[in-house]
Amino acid sequence: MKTAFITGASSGIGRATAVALAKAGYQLVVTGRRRERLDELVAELAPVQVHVLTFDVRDRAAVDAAVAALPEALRAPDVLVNNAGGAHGLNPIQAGDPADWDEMLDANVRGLLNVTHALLPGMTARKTGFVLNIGSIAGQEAYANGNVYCASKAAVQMLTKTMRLDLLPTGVRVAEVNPGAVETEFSQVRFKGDEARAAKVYEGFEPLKPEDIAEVIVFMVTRPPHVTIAEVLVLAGAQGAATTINRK
Ligand code: NDP
Ligand code: 8X3
Repeated sequence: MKTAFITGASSGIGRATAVALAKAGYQLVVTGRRRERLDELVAELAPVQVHVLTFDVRDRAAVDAAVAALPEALRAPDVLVNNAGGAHGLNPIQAGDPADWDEMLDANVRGLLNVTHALLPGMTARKTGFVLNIGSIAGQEAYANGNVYCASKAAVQMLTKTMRLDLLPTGVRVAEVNPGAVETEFSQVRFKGDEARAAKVYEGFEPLKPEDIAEVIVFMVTRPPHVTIAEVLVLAGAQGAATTINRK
């Protein structure tokens, strides 16, 4: 049975991807900091085999210890979905909070590297596998006040491209999905629990659902070995660019 390792599966895109990959016949390793959310997911997916790991992706020692404690087969997943992360704050750079900057760079960039570093030995030894990184429209274009979040996702894009080159001889394929506006907990996190402000982001148009992104991910990772869909940009139907949205 094939195995998928999904970071940030306690919410949003990661959770929907876990559900979709389970439906596609994968056994799962799911990660996040909120154990109770992951336990709920396990209950929902029963009898699918789901292994829960609770760690902060920013904590390299915790990532390494959690992966080292996995049964060997799960340490070499067929699919790694590097999804954990998000945005913190939406301010001009001159009004930015360095603590927010650290959090974004540490989770979105260093966190992705921490998890990838822990799993690549198993994946490269098998000479097959798929690393799917979640970037963003924010990594492709600049928008006002996006500064460090945009930079973190631009870093994900360049890491995806360079990882694909480095891993070419190993048989591990690397690709990226860049979502536009998906209604998840993303904006609640960005606006630090301000639900009214978060809801406004998705007002007046139909945003993407996490399931829309999950469907694309499942399609990409289930292509045969001679096919790599390297990058996919998925926008909401009413969205022309990151902040150009046709609101009614
Ligand atoms: P959610 O906030 O709903 O989910 C984020 C997930 O990441 C949660 O499961 C959270 O788990 C996990 N996570 C965040 N920080 C950490 C951390 N430091 N350590 C471990 N886990 C962490 O948002 P989305 O589903 O929208 O976001 C998923 C990815 O998609 C992110 O990388 C985001 O940047 C990207 N994205 C989102 C878009 C959107 O419009 N929603 C558009 C483009 C990209 P927990 O809190 O339990 O640790
Ligand atoms: C999330 C999408 O446009 O809010 O990455 O940055 S956006």
